[in-house]
Amino acid sequence: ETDRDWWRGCSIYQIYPRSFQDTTGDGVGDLKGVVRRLHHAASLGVDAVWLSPFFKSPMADMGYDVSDYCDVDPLFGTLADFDAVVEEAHRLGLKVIIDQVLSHSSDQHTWFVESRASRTNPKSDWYVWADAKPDGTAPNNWLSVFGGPAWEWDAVRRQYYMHNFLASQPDLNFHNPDVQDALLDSVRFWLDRGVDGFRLDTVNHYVHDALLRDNPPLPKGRGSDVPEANPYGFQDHVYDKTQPENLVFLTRLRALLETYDARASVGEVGDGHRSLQTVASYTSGPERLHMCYTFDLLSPEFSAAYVRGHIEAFEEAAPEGWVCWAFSNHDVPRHVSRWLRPDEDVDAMARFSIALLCCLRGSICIYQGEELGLTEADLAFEDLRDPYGIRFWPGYKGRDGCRTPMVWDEGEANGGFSTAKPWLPVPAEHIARAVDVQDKTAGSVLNHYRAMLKMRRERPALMRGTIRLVDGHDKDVLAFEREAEGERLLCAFNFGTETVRLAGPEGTELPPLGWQVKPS
Ligand code: TEU
Repeated sequence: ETDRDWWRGCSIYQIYPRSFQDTTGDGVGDLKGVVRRLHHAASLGVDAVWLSPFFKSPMADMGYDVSDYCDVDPLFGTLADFDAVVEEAHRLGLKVIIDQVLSHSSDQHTWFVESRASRTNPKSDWYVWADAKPDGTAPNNWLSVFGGPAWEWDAVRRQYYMHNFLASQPDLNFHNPDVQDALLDSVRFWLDRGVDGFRLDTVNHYVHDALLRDNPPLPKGRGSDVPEANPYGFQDHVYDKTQPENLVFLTRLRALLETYDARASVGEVGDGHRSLQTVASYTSGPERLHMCYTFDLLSPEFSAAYVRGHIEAFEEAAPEGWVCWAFSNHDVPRHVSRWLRPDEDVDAMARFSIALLCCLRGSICIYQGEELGLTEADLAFEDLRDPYGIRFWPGYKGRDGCRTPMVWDEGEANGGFSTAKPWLPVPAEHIARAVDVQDKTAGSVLNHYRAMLKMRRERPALMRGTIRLVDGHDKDVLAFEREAEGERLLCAFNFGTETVRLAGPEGTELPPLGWQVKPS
C-alpha cells in the first residue's frame, strides 16, 4: 500500500542532530531532541526527514567519521532513542532517511585498527594501502578535499593509506568484495530497523582507481570551487573517483533495497564540473540509485542564467534521471547570506528561493533553519569546531557558520536549544527569528515556507511534471513551464535587482526577487 515512488518529487527536511535540540543539558543536540521537535518538520508539510550522522564516532568530522556503523553515539543517545525517532516520524507521516558514510570510516573503527596492524591480517586489504615511491614519497599526486595529500604514512605497516578527507577518515577499499558485503550488512541493519531511505555520503568517492594513476591537472579555464588556500580544486579528479566499478556496487545496493518495500536512496555527488554526467549514470535506470544530490545550486552563483544552464544541462544529460536539489546544507554558507546583494532583504531572498526550489523538477531538500531565514553565523576563530575551517582560516572560514543551533523559543536561553552553553554559539540576530515568533506571524518566512510546500504538494505539475524552459524574457528572468496530468504552470523568477516586465500580452511586472506561478 505504500507508494514505492514516494521519493519522486518529495520534499526532505535535513536535520543536523547536533544542532537541533538538546535534551540532556550538555550543549549538544540529541535523538530525544529530534523526537521532541519532529512535529515542527511535519508542520512544514515535508514528506521526509534526513538525519545527519548520529552513529558511534570520535567526531573528528562531526560524525562523518563512523567508528561503528550499527550503533548510536552516546552523545546522541541509544538505539532505543533511534527507534523512537522512527516511530514518531511514522506516526506523523514522515519518512526517515539516514546518512550512510560508507566511503570511509573513522580510524577508530575496529576494521581499520585491525587493518593497520600488519600487512597480513584478514582485514589488511579493507582499506587503500600502498607502498611509498622509491624516494619515500606518497604513491601518487592525489589530494585530500580537506587539504594536503590524500595519503598518510603508517609507521607500523610502513605503507601509506588513502583518505579523501581527514587522515582520520581512511578510505575503504571497495575493490574488496568482503568490504562491500560488510557495508551492505550495515545498510540491512538499518533497513530492518525501519528506515525509509539513505543519503549516501560522497557516493562518487566509493571506488578508487586500482592502478593508482596520477590525477591530471585541471583543464585550462576551469576554476576551483574550493578556497584558494586548498589546491584540491586545481586537480582533475579523474582517477580517484568516478570509477565505472562503482556502478556494480550501486546495483548491489539497489537490489538490497528492492527486497524491502518502498525504500529509497539519494547519492551525494560533490563532483564539481562532472556532476551532471555522474548523476546521469548513477540514476539511469531501476537498477541504480533513485536520486542524486548535487552541489550545483549550493554554489555562490546566483543568476537566472546560472540556474537555467544547470536545468538545461541536466535535462540534456539525464532526462530520465532524478536530482534532489538543495540551496543550503551543513557544508556550505546559508544561501540567504551567500546570495544576498547589498541593500537586499533577507526575508525577500528567503521567500524567493523557496518558491524557486518548490518549482524545480526533481526532489528537494530544505536544511534546518532555512525555513526561518537564518543567516550565516559570523563566528570567531575561537568558536570554530570544523577541522576544515580551522585548517584554512581565514581564507576559508569552514562550515560552522551554517551549523549553529536551531532557535525555537525567543524567550528562552539559547533560543530554547539548550539550557547549557551550546557547542556553537547561537547568534543574537537568530533569536528574533525563532520558531515561536514566526509561527504566530502571518506572512513570516516560516509560514511562507509552509505555503510554498503546500503549493508544491498540491500540484502534480510541480511534483512530478515535465519542465520546459521558456525563452524571450529579460535576461534576469528564469522562466519555465511545468506540466503533468493536463495541468500546465508557468513559473517565472526575477533574479535581477531591477523590476522587469514579463514578455507577452499580460506583461506582468516582477519586482526584484519577485516571482509568479500561474496556469498557462
Ligand atoms: O561532504 C562531501 C563533500 O563534497 C564536501 O567535502 C564538500 O565539498 C565540503 O564540505 C565543502 O563544502 C560530505 C559531508 O556532507 C561532509 O559534511 C563531510 O565532511 C564529508 O562528506 C566527508 O564525510
